[in-house]
Amino acid sequence: NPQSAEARAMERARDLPNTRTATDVDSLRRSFLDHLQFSQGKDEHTATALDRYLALAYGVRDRLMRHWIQTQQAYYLHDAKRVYYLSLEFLMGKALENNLINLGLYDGAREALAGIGVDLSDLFTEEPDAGLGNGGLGRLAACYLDSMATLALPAYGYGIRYEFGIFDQEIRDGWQVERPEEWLRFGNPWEVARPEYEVPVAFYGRTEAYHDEQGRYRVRWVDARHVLGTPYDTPIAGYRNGTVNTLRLWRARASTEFDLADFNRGDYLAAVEEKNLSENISKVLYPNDVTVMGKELRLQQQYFFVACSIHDIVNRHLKMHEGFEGFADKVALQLNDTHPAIAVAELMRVLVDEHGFEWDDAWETCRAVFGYTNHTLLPEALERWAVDLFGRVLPRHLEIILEVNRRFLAGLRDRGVDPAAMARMSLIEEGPVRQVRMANLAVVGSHSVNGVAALHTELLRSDLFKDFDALWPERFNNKTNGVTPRRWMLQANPELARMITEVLGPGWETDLDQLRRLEPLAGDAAFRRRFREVKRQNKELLAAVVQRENGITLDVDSIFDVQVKRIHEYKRQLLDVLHVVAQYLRIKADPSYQPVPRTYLFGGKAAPGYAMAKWHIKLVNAVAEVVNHDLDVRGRIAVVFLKNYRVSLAERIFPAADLSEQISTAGKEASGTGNMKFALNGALTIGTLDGANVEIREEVGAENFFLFGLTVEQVKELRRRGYDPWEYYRQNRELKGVVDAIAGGTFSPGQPRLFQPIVDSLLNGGDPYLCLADFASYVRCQEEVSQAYLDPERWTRMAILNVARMGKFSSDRSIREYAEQIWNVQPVKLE
Ligand code: IMP
Ligand code: B1N
Repeated sequence: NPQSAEARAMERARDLPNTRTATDVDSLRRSFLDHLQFSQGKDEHTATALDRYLALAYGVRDRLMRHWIQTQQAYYLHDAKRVYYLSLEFLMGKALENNLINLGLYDGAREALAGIGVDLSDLFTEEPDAGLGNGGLGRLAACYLDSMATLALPAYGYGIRYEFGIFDQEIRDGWQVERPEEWLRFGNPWEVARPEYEVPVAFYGRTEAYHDEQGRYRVRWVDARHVLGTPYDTPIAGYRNGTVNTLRLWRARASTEFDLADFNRGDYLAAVEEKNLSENISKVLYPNDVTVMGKELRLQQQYFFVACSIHDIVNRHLKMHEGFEGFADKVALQLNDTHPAIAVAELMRVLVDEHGFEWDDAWETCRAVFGYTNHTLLPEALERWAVDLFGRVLPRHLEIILEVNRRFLAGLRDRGVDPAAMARMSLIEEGPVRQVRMANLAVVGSHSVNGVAALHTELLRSDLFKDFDALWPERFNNKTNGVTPRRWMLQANPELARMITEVLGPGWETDLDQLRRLEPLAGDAAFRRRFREVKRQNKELLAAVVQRENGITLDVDSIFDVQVKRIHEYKRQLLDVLHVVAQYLRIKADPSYQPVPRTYLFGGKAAPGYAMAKWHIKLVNAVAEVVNHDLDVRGRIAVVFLKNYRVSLAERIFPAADLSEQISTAGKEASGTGNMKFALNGALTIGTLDGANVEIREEVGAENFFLFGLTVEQVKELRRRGYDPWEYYRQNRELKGVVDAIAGGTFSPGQPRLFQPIVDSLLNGGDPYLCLADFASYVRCQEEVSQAYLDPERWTRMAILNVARMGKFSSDRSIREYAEQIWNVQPVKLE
């Protein structure tokens, strides 16, 4: 009650001067010391680095709180249209440094701590990464949260609070070993549990028809088992604009109330076991990137967080509105791939079964609120659920999907669509195992379907969804991915950022097109020298990491040639390795051969069940072992596998790279976003015409980009003619030498056949990703790279022009397009 004395007092208190909100240096220091004492319970004898990190984090959190409350009130008072980003992954990384930057507290905090002999950057290392995602898709969600807050959009992220995020990767004898990553072990100062907003979620059971008081035919879901979802909120600060949005993640809890029957039946232990099973739902992130598996627990995860989120969203709406008129004017829901696509059926269920909607009205509402983003064309990523499994776990949702499909197909029949096309568009795949096609559900249930780069969207329309495109061309659109310059420039590369601010003044961080004004400076020798110095410093910082982790001393004058991303055959880490081996063999064959010195850096995780990807990691490490210990190649080439690639390590890597490897088989990488982070930090790209590479090259200029390889059309044509990797093997002597060396044990002394699975996949397995077909073009292009590096002035000019022309790839641009063209949401600006 806003009239109560307490309410008035709270309102007044919020604006009172407060040691928990003041941002001067003395207050920040005081806040740090208070939290050490009162939150951590530590004194000068017992405080550890972790205590200091937590003390500062709590101080920052205090300063977020008031803005958080104000922002949420402003959304309420403006009755703003909200956008909800539904995603099974949010790859946030660390929060402390980012919050200090976005709140404008960085320098103050550093000074406050320095005054008492504490080094701020020593505290950053104490924070674990929030690794609630696999790769690009999850990190994109994190960049988008940053941009939505920075653009002052009334936005929320909704997902799962996994107890275990992406595994920690260790390397043992060259092989990947996975370890559970216990990011919550020491507590999480950034989250606020909200058990008072708990939501019950039903699973299993059956449906039952009945007639309501008005005699209308209705369906209810009965005999279900229930799990509770507890929300945990994390504040998401915009860049110095007073906006603080919410990332709401759900944790599964067994419902004692609903399972009381089990306890009463007397089987206490069985009931507690049941409890454990329910809580498994939010236990662990599935560590697959792109490849999906039809596991029941995964379907439960998807429905669990979708049901909790929709319940929350509907409640928030009903708190401010009578009923659902205008729901679609107040709510936009974006589906991050098909992982949350069950939301279409869930919103139908809530509207029809729980709120008495007529089917057609409910459907219109659904279509109006949902947008679907597709992130890949790879067939192994298409989510399909066996109808049996689906109907057992979610009986009512299966009925709803079948009814949506019945009406959809009837409409197609009326329009005279041919039966083959109808079979392809059906939400159900017929066959020995009938399956629910989640992508088709997402397309049919949304008003917008977008791809994540221009080429990807074209292929979506001409390939994967060509029948839908013929039917509803207006539904399809492109939203090229972007990355947040706050984390990927200000935070990761403070020296480059400082230098840019010196010449451009502030403002470019939220208006990245301003980087264009750097173009003339590419012609300025003094600027180029400073630019090189910054790059060199960043290379030294990374070299220190490698020294510590790998025990290898890097030559910072060598080309830092970097491929970091999930390990996947389509990304072709193997092609990169073939080039390393080719260089190695050249040096061995001709000891006088002096290539431009290079350090080949690799990093990335393989899905635990992806055997070939794990072979690739082993091969990189085996090649590194031989190359790095061979005195003949000393000072010419070196190879490093950086273990446990993750957001915080990426922040060290991008600024230190000279060369960015973006070498996927054309047509396979939907967009890529690492490519953008490299170029923004002044690395040059060697890449194929794939994903966003196409647009990066367009922006930075063909003369500032190393292009190689077959195009999508050429790949298609080659496959049509019949691709035979043996032809390339026989006709290219260098390639033959490289493959023979791997096959013959050059990198597996004592086990000459070790790498047979890799060799087999290339030669007898048909080389599905065309490594051999692109080898010659790649090696030739790498020669050009080396030649360019020999001329540091030319190289630096190209690198500066890359930075200057990367403005398009700010996630602010992406989000502005989503907001205007898909969501129709407006900013709510705070003073
Ligand atoms: P939610 O967390 O988005 O559901 O919204 C809760 C927010 O709405 C809180 O920050 C409240 O301050 C705000 N809010 C809820 N009721 C009122 C009201 O009656 N007046 C102003 N703000 C309100
Ligand atoms: O999404 C990124 C793109 O930049 C990448 O090109 C694309 O590969 C990536 C199932 C995925 N697509 N699909 C996934 C992840 C986990 C999973 O369980 C699929 N990730 C991508 C951002 O658009």
